[in-house]
Amino acid sequence: MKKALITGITGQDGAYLSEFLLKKGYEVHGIKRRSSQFNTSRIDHLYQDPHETNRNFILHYGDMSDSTNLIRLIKEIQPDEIYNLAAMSHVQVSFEIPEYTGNTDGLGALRILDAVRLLGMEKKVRIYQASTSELFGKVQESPQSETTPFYPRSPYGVAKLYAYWITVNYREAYGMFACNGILFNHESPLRGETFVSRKITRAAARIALGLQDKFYLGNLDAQRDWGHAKDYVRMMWMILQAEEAEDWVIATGTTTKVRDFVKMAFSEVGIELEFRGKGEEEKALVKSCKDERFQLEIGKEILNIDPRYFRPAEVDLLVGDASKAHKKLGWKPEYDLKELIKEIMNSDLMLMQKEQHLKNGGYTTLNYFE
Ligand code: NDP
Ligand code: GDR
Repeated sequence: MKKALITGITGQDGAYLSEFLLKKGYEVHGIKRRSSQFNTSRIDHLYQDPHETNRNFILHYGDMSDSTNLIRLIKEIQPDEIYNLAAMSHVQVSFEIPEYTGNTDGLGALRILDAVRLLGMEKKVRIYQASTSELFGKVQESPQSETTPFYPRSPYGVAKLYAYWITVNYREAYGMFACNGILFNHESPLRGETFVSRKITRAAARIALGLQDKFYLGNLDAQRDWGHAKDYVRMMWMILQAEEAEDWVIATGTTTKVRDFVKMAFSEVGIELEFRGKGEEEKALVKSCKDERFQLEIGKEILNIDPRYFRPAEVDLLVGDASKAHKKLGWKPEYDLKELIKEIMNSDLMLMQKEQHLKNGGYTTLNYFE
């Protein structure tokens, strides 16, 4: 039985990757942070009681800033594969906590690589580093491939640039099987609620159900290449099964504006929108509402721009060229954007319907919708 160690196991990708590897028959170990509240909701369905024998899903406390903890865990677990997914992954937040982001996202990658080296496991372990399309930042060419020059535009992007190059460096210096997956945006029903996709789908569900009046976004003109997390974790595994350690761009090859994502999400619940105005004055109003479950007034203003959500430096356009992964590894995404949005919208609508029932039944004291 192969053993995998996943950092960032409680995150979106950690959860999907755990499911994927367990299905492949792996023993999966994960590092979670100590938190004052439970932080394992995405993987609770995989939890196994520590009193059970023959467990194949095991969680350990740890942190990317704690080298001795990482060394001890890698020594004890003796993994065949390490997936380094842990990161402070929010681009805008990285402008507010740049040093923490550098420590976790940049030096964290070094701590994993160096732990493996110190333990003399260079030839035993294969390492996946969660690199990102944010490396391309102010893009020099489109679409972006493995040979496109980097120009990161945020403390997050710069920290990930260090992680990218230290991975390449340890591969070249010590012959380690260490690879970068340069992944473009990928989403799912498990996506964090403050990324733009979930922010939109959650707002669409609440507005449709009459639980919220309007919501606020920043730059509607940004363009992203959005895929489904399920397709992307499969590729993480494929990268570590390849004959040679290399770096790979993973993307759908289609780019979409944030504004169009908003239109598509609302359209999934039968609400057509009309956008008016420009820049910070832009707004979206209800043009029609076909779904009789929802009682929305035509002309109601449901989206405004809040300049707080504009970033100090923006990444305007991302679209990936994953032809190397198509040709050499046979990877192809199974989801397109419409299917992705449909899945997230359905999930968020169910979630909000549950909240609505609880609220109507008087079972919640939270001012959640106010
Ligand atoms: P999430 O934000 O959902 O998950 C991040 C994970 O890292 C969580 O488990 C989080 O723990 C953990 N983490 C954060 N800080 C630390 C720390 N100091 N020590 C230990 N663990 C920590 O991210 P995703 O799952 O979406 O992304 C996975 C990785 O892929 C990240 O590195 C991200 O930067 C990268 N990436 C993501 C893309 C995407 O579109 N999703 C695209 C390209 C790259 P907790 O749950 O306790 O917060
Ligand atoms: P991104 O994802 O920055 O691409 O990083 P995010 O969903 O946060 O933003 C995408 C685009 O939407 C614009 N935007 C807003 N974004 C957020 N979060 N909130 C808003 O209100 C809003 N309004 C407009 C942003 O300006 C941006 O252009 C994600 C993360 O998962 C990273 O960890 C990962 O490396 C990259 O994708 C690839």
